[in-house]
Amino acid sequence: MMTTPELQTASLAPTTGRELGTWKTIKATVDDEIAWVVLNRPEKRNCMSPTLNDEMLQVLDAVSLSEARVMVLTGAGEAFSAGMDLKEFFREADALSPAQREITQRSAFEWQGPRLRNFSLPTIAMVNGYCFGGGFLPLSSCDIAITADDSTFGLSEINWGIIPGGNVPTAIVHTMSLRDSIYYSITGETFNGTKAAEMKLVTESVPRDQLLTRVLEIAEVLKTKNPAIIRVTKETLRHMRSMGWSEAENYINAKFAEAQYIDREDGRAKGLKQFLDDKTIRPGLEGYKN
Ligand code: ACO
Ligand code: V55
Repeated sequence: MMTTPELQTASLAPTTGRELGTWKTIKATVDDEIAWVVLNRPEKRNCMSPTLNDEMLQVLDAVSLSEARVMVLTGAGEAFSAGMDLKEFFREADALSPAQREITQRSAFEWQGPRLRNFSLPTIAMVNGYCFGGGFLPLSSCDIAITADDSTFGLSEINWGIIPGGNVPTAIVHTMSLRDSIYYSITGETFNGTKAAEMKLVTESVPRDQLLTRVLEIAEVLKTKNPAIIRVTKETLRHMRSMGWSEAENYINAKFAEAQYIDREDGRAKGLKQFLDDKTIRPGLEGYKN
Protein backbone atom coordinates (compact mmCIF):
# COMPACT_ATOMS: atom_id res chain seq x y z
CA MET A 1 0.00 0.00 0.00
CA MET A 2 1.22 3.51 -0.81
CA THR A 3 1.68 5.72 2.22
CA THR A 4 1.55 9.48 1.84
CA PRO A 5 4.85 10.94 2.98
CA GLU A 6 4.61 13.91 5.29
CA LEU A 7 4.68 17.20 3.38
CA GLN A 8 7.86 19.20 3.83
CA THR A 9 6.91 22.82 4.44
CA ALA A 10 10.09 24.34 5.84
CA SER A 11 12.59 26.22 3.70
CA LEU A 12 16.37 26.18 3.91
CA ALA A 13 16.40 29.90 4.78
CA PRO A 14 17.71 30.76 8.27
CA THR A 15 14.91 31.26 10.78
CA THR A 16 16.59 34.04 12.75
CA GLY A 17 15.95 36.94 10.34
CA ARG A 18 13.76 40.01 10.73
CA GLU A 19 10.45 39.80 8.85
CA LEU A 20 10.11 42.43 6.12
CA GLY A 21 6.33 42.30 6.12
CA THR A 22 3.36 39.98 6.10
CA TRP A 23 2.27 38.28 2.91
CA LYS A 24 -0.03 35.34 2.19
CA THR A 25 2.23 33.60 -0.31
CA ILE A 26 5.74 34.82 0.43
CA LYS A 27 7.97 34.95 3.45
CA ALA A 28 10.70 37.57 3.35
CA THR A 29 13.31 38.14 6.03
CA VAL A 30 16.66 39.87 6.34
CA ASP A 31 19.39 38.18 8.29
CA ASP A 32 22.87 39.69 8.50
CA GLU A 33 22.43 41.74 5.28
CA ILE A 34 21.07 38.78 3.30
CA ALA A 35 17.43 38.93 2.21
CA TRP A 36 15.70 35.54 2.06
CA VAL A 37 12.66 35.61 -0.19
CA VAL A 38 10.79 32.34 0.13
CA LEU A 39 7.96 31.38 -2.22
CA ASN A 40 5.67 30.07 0.46
CA ARG A 41 2.91 27.86 -0.93
CA PRO A 42 4.54 24.50 -0.23
CA GLU A 43 1.19 22.68 -0.40
CA LYS A 44 0.85 24.00 -3.99
CA ARG A 45 4.54 23.46 -4.81
CA ASN A 46 5.01 27.25 -4.87
CA CYS A 47 3.21 27.68 -8.14
CA MET A 48 2.74 31.33 -9.02
CA SER A 49 -0.78 32.68 -8.59
CA PRO A 50 -1.96 36.25 -9.28
CA THR A 51 -1.77 36.89 -5.52
CA LEU A 52 1.81 35.68 -5.38
CA ASN A 53 2.73 37.80 -8.40
CA ASP A 54 1.19 40.93 -6.88
CA GLU A 55 2.81 40.26 -3.53
CA MET A 56 6.22 39.68 -5.08
CA LEU A 57 6.23 43.22 -6.49
CA GLN A 58 5.74 44.49 -2.93
CA VAL A 59 8.36 42.13 -1.54
CA LEU A 60 10.99 43.28 -4.02
CA ASP A 61 10.37 46.89 -2.94
CA ALA A 62 10.64 45.90 0.72
CA VAL A 63 13.97 44.17 0.04
CA SER A 64 15.27 47.22 -1.87
CA LEU A 65 14.39 49.45 1.07
CA SER A 66 16.05 47.15 3.61
CA GLU A 67 19.70 46.91 4.64
CA ALA A 68 20.15 43.74 2.56
CA ARG A 69 23.16 43.55 0.25
CA VAL A 70 22.29 40.22 -1.38
CA MET A 71 18.94 38.60 -2.12
CA VAL A 72 18.31 34.86 -2.16
CA LEU A 73 15.15 33.54 -3.83
CA THR A 74 14.04 30.05 -2.85
CA GLY A 75 10.97 27.93 -2.18
CA ALA A 76 9.40 26.36 0.90
CA GLY A 77 9.07 22.60 0.98
CA GLU A 78 9.86 20.34 -1.96
CA ALA A 79 9.71 22.85 -4.79
CA PHE A 80 11.47 25.97 -5.98
CA SER A 81 8.41 26.65 -8.11
CA ALA A 82 6.03 24.39 -10.05
CA GLY A 83 5.55 27.24 -12.54
CA MET A 84 2.45 29.30 -13.12
CA ASP A 85 -0.66 28.38 -11.15
CA LEU A 86 -2.71 26.39 -13.65
CA LYS A 87 -5.89 26.95 -11.69
CA GLU A 88 -5.66 30.57 -10.59
CA PHE A 89 -3.45 32.04 -13.33
CA PHE A 90 -4.81 30.07 -16.30
CA ARG A 91 -8.19 28.44 -15.75
CA GLU A 92 -9.73 31.13 -13.57
CA ALA A 93 -8.40 33.85 -15.88
CA ASP A 94 -10.57 32.46 -18.69
CA ALA A 95 -13.54 34.05 -16.93
CA LEU A 96 -11.91 37.48 -16.78
CA SER A 97 -12.28 40.30 -19.27
CA PRO A 98 -9.33 40.90 -21.61
CA ALA A 99 -8.40 44.00 -19.59
CA GLN A 100 -8.46 42.07 -16.31
CA ARG A 101 -6.38 39.30 -17.86
CA GLU A 102 -3.85 41.83 -19.03
CA ILE A 103 -3.51 43.24 -15.51
CA THR A 104 -3.03 39.74 -14.08
CA GLN A 105 -0.45 38.93 -16.71
CA ARG A 106 1.41 42.19 -16.14
CA SER A 107 2.34 41.53 -12.49
CA ALA A 108 3.73 38.12 -13.45
CA PHE A 109 5.75 39.55 -16.32
CA GLU A 110 6.99 42.43 -14.26
CA TRP A 111 8.43 40.69 -11.22
CA GLN A 112 9.67 37.55 -13.02
CA GLY A 113 11.29 39.64 -15.74
CA PRO A 114 12.46 43.25 -15.56
CA ARG A 115 12.08 43.82 -11.82
CA LEU A 116 14.14 40.78 -10.94
CA ARG A 117 16.61 41.06 -13.81
CA ASN A 118 17.37 44.69 -13.05
CA PHE A 119 17.23 44.27 -9.29
CA SER A 120 19.73 46.59 -7.62
CA LEU A 121 21.21 43.84 -5.40
CA PRO A 122 22.93 40.71 -6.61
CA THR A 123 20.41 37.86 -6.63
CA ILE A 124 20.88 34.15 -6.03
CA ALA A 125 18.26 31.56 -6.96
CA MET A 126 18.61 28.73 -4.44
CA VAL A 127 16.76 26.08 -6.44
CA ASN A 128 15.76 23.62 -3.76
CA GLY A 129 13.60 21.23 -5.78
CA TYR A 130 11.02 21.19 -8.58
CA CYS A 131 11.36 23.96 -11.15
CA PHE A 132 8.85 23.85 -14.01
CA GLY A 133 7.71 26.06 -16.86
CA GLY A 134 7.19 29.60 -15.63
CA GLY A 135 9.70 28.81 -12.83
CA PHE A 136 12.44 29.14 -15.46
CA LEU A 137 11.73 32.87 -15.62
CA PRO A 138 12.69 33.90 -12.07
CA LEU A 139 15.45 31.30 -12.30
CA SER A 140 16.92 32.96 -15.39
CA SER A 141 16.36 36.47 -14.05
CA CYS A 142 18.54 35.81 -10.99
CA ASP A 143 22.23 36.60 -11.38
CA ILE A 144 23.42 33.32 -9.89
CA ALA A 145 21.59 30.00 -9.57
CA ILE A 146 22.66 27.18 -7.27
CA THR A 147 20.75 23.94 -7.12
CA ALA A 148 20.87 20.47 -5.59
CA ASP A 149 21.97 17.54 -7.75
CA ASP A 150 18.60 15.81 -7.27
CA SER A 151 16.34 18.80 -8.10
CA THR A 152 13.93 18.28 -11.00
CA PHE A 153 13.65 20.75 -13.88
CA GLY A 154 11.20 20.64 -16.77
CA LEU A 155 9.72 22.78 -19.50
CA SER A 156 6.38 21.07 -19.03
CA GLU A 157 4.16 23.46 -21.01
CA ILE A 158 3.92 20.87 -23.83
CA ASN A 159 2.55 18.36 -21.32
CA TRP A 160 -0.62 20.37 -20.90
CA GLY A 161 -0.93 21.87 -24.33
CA ILE A 162 0.54 25.35 -24.34
CA ILE A 163 3.71 26.81 -25.74
CA PRO A 164 6.15 28.29 -23.24
CA GLY A 165 4.55 31.68 -22.65
CA GLY A 166 5.32 34.87 -20.83
CA ASN A 167 8.96 35.52 -21.44
CA VAL A 168 9.99 31.89 -20.95
CA PRO A 169 11.26 31.52 -24.54
CA THR A 170 13.43 34.61 -24.13
CA ALA A 171 14.66 33.42 -20.75
CA ILE A 172 15.58 29.94 -21.92
CA VAL A 173 17.44 30.98 -25.04
CA HIS A 174 19.52 33.27 -22.83
CA THR A 175 20.36 30.61 -20.27
CA MET A 176 20.23 27.38 -22.31
CA SER A 177 21.50 26.47 -25.73
CA LEU A 178 18.98 26.65 -28.57
CA ARG A 179 19.34 22.87 -28.93
CA ASP A 180 18.48 22.23 -25.27
CA SER A 181 15.71 24.86 -25.29
CA ILE A 182 13.96 23.17 -28.21
CA TYR A 183 14.62 19.61 -27.05
CA TYR A 184 13.32 20.06 -23.51
CA SER A 185 10.36 22.23 -24.48
CA ILE A 186 9.06 19.90 -27.21
CA THR A 187 9.65 16.65 -25.29
CA GLY A 188 8.72 17.88 -21.80
CA GLU A 189 11.50 15.58 -20.53
CA THR A 190 12.76 16.42 -17.04
CA PHE A 191 16.41 16.78 -16.05
CA ASN A 192 18.15 16.95 -12.70
CA GLY A 193 20.37 19.57 -11.05
CA THR A 194 23.60 17.92 -12.16
CA LYS A 195 22.43 18.09 -15.76
CA ALA A 196 21.21 21.70 -15.30
CA ALA A 197 24.76 22.64 -14.25
CA GLU A 198 26.27 20.75 -17.19
CA MET A 199 23.97 22.73 -19.48
CA LYS A 200 24.94 25.97 -17.68
CA LEU A 201 21.28 26.69 -16.94
CA VAL A 202 22.45 27.03 -13.34
CA THR A 203 25.78 28.28 -12.08
CA GLU A 204 26.47 25.22 -9.96
CA SER A 205 24.85 22.11 -8.57
CA VAL A 206 25.84 20.59 -5.24
CA PRO A 207 24.70 17.67 -3.09
CA ARG A 208 21.48 18.67 -1.35
CA ASP A 209 23.03 18.79 2.14
CA GLN A 210 25.48 21.44 0.89
CA LEU A 211 22.99 23.71 -0.87
CA LEU A 212 22.53 26.27 1.91
CA THR A 213 26.24 26.30 2.83
CA ARG A 214 27.27 26.99 -0.75
CA VAL A 215 24.68 29.77 -1.16
CA LEU A 216 25.81 31.38 2.10
CA GLU A 217 29.42 31.19 1.01
CA ILE A 218 28.66 33.04 -2.23
CA ALA A 219 26.43 35.58 -0.45
CA GLU A 220 29.24 36.33 2.01
CA VAL A 221 31.67 37.00 -0.85
CA LEU A 222 29.16 39.30 -2.56
CA LYS A 223 28.71 41.25 0.69
CA THR A 224 32.40 42.18 0.61
CA LYS A 225 32.22 43.53 -2.97
CA ASN A 226 31.40 47.08 -4.03
CA PRO A 227 27.57 47.30 -4.33
CA ALA A 228 27.53 50.08 -6.93
CA ILE A 229 29.99 48.23 -9.14
CA ILE A 230 28.04 44.98 -8.81
CA ARG A 231 24.87 46.76 -9.81
CA VAL A 232 26.29 48.45 -12.90
CA THR A 233 28.18 45.29 -13.92
CA LYS A 234 25.07 43.12 -13.93
CA GLU A 235 23.04 45.79 -15.75
CA THR A 236 25.74 46.12 -18.38
CA LEU A 237 26.21 42.39 -18.98
CA ARG A 238 22.46 41.81 -19.20
CA HIS A 239 22.32 44.18 -22.19
CA MET A 240 25.23 42.80 -24.20
CA ARG A 241 23.43 40.11 -26.18
CA SER A 242 21.06 42.56 -27.82
CA MET A 243 23.69 45.10 -28.85
CA GLY A 244 26.14 45.30 -31.70
CA TRP A 245 29.79 46.06 -30.96
CA SER A 246 29.51 49.72 -31.71
CA GLU A 247 26.37 50.39 -29.64
CA ALA A 248 27.90 48.30 -26.87
CA GLU A 249 31.13 50.30 -26.83
CA ASN A 250 29.16 53.48 -26.42
CA TYR A 251 26.86 52.00 -23.78
CA ILE A 252 29.71 50.46 -21.79
CA ASN A 253 31.57 53.78 -21.72
CA ALA A 254 28.46 55.47 -20.35
CA LYS A 255 27.95 52.72 -17.74
CA PHE A 256 31.64 52.93 -16.80
CA ALA A 257 31.25 56.63 -16.05
CA GLU A 258 27.97 56.00 -14.23
CA ALA A 259 29.65 53.43 -12.00
CA GLN A 260 32.36 55.88 -10.94
CA TYR A 261 29.73 58.55 -10.35
CA ILE A 262 27.45 56.44 -8.13
CA ASP A 263 30.22 54.59 -6.26
CA ARG A 264 30.05 56.08 -2.81
CA GLU A 265 32.99 54.13 -1.43
CA ASP A 266 35.32 55.27 -4.23
CA GLY A 267 36.61 51.76 -4.71
CA ARG A 268 38.76 52.60 -7.72
CA ALA A 269 40.90 55.08 -5.78
CA LYS A 270 41.22 52.64 -2.87
CA GLY A 271 42.10 49.74 -5.11
CA LEU A 272 44.76 51.69 -7.01
CA LYS A 273 46.30 53.09 -3.82
CA GLN A 274 46.40 49.76 -1.99
CA PHE A 275 48.03 48.05 -4.98
CA LEU A 276 50.35 50.70 -6.43
CA ASP A 277 51.34 52.76 -3.38
CA ASP A 278 50.79 50.73 -0.19
CA LYS A 279 51.39 47.37 -1.89
CA THR A 280 48.96 45.77 0.58
CA ILE A 281 46.82 43.93 -1.98
CA ARG A 282 47.21 42.20 -5.31
CA PRO A 283 43.88 42.80 -7.11
CA GLY A 284 44.32 39.67 -9.21
CA LEU A 285 43.99 37.67 -6.04
CA GLU A 286 41.94 39.75 -3.60
CA GLY A 287 39.70 42.80 -3.32
CA TYR A 288 40.61 46.17 -1.80
CA LYS A 289 39.69 46.84 1.82
CA ASN A 290 37.30 49.59 2.82
N1 ACO B 1 -0.61 24.96 -10.78
C1 ACO B 1 -1.63 24.73 -9.94
N2 ACO B 1 -1.57 23.84 -8.94
C2 ACO B 1 -0.42 23.17 -8.78
C3 ACO B 1 0.68 23.36 -9.62
C4 ACO B 1 0.56 24.31 -10.66
N3 ACO B 1 1.57 24.59 -11.50
N4 ACO B 1 1.67 22.54 -9.23
C5 ACO B 1 1.20 21.85 -8.18
N5 ACO B 1 -0.08 22.23 -7.89
C6 ACO B 1 -0.96 21.75 -6.82
C7 ACO B 1 -1.66 20.45 -7.17
O1 ACO B 1 -2.80 20.71 -7.93
C8 ACO B 1 -1.97 19.91 -5.79
O2 ACO B 1 -3.06 20.63 -5.28
P1 ACO B 1 -4.15 19.90 -4.31
O3 ACO B 1 -3.34 19.37 -3.16
O4 ACO B 1 -5.05 21.00 -3.94
O5 ACO B 1 -4.73 18.83 -5.12
C9 ACO B 1 -0.74 20.33 -4.98
O6 ACO B 1 -0.17 21.43 -5.69
C10 ACO B 1 0.29 19.26 -4.85
O7 ACO B 1 0.58 18.77 -6.14
P2 ACO B 1 0.83 17.21 -6.44
O8 ACO B 1 0.82 17.05 -7.91
O9 ACO B 1 -0.09 16.41 -5.62
O10 ACO B 1 2.31 17.08 -5.82
P3 ACO B 1 3.51 16.08 -6.18
O11 ACO B 1 4.56 16.36 -5.16
O12 ACO B 1 3.01 14.72 -6.37
O13 ACO B 1 4.04 16.59 -7.62
C11 ACO B 1 4.74 18.28 -9.18
C12 ACO B 1 4.70 17.82 -7.72
C13 ACO B 1 5.56 17.28 -10.01
C14 ACO B 1 5.36 19.65 -9.18
C15 ACO B 1 3.29 18.31 -9.75
O14 ACO B 1 2.46 19.05 -8.84
C16 ACO B 1 3.18 18.97 -11.10
O15 ACO B 1 3.42 18.34 -12.11
N6 ACO B 1 2.81 20.28 -11.12
C17 ACO B 1 2.65 21.00 -12.35
C18 ACO B 1 3.99 21.38 -12.94
C19 ACO B 1 3.79 22.14 -14.23
O16 ACO B 1 3.68 21.56 -15.27
N7 ACO B 1 3.68 23.46 -14.11
C20 ACO B 1 3.29 24.33 -15.17
C21 ACO B 1 4.43 24.64 -16.06
S1 ACO B 1 3.88 25.59 -17.45
C22 ACO B 1 3.81 27.16 -16.88
O17 ACO B 1 4.28 27.51 -15.84
C23 ACO B 1 3.22 28.22 -17.76
C1 V55 C 1 4.11 31.09 -18.85
C2 V55 C 1 3.05 31.78 -19.33
C3 V55 C 1 2.84 33.09 -18.93
C4 V55 C 1 3.70 33.67 -18.02
C5 V55 C 1 4.77 32.96 -17.53
O1 V55 C 1 5.32 29.26 -19.72
C6 V55 C 1 4.98 31.66 -17.96
C7 V55 C 1 4.27 29.70 -19.30
C8 V55 C 1 1.01 33.31 -20.37
O2 V55 C 1 1.82 33.83 -19.36
O3 V55 C 1 3.47 34.96 -17.64
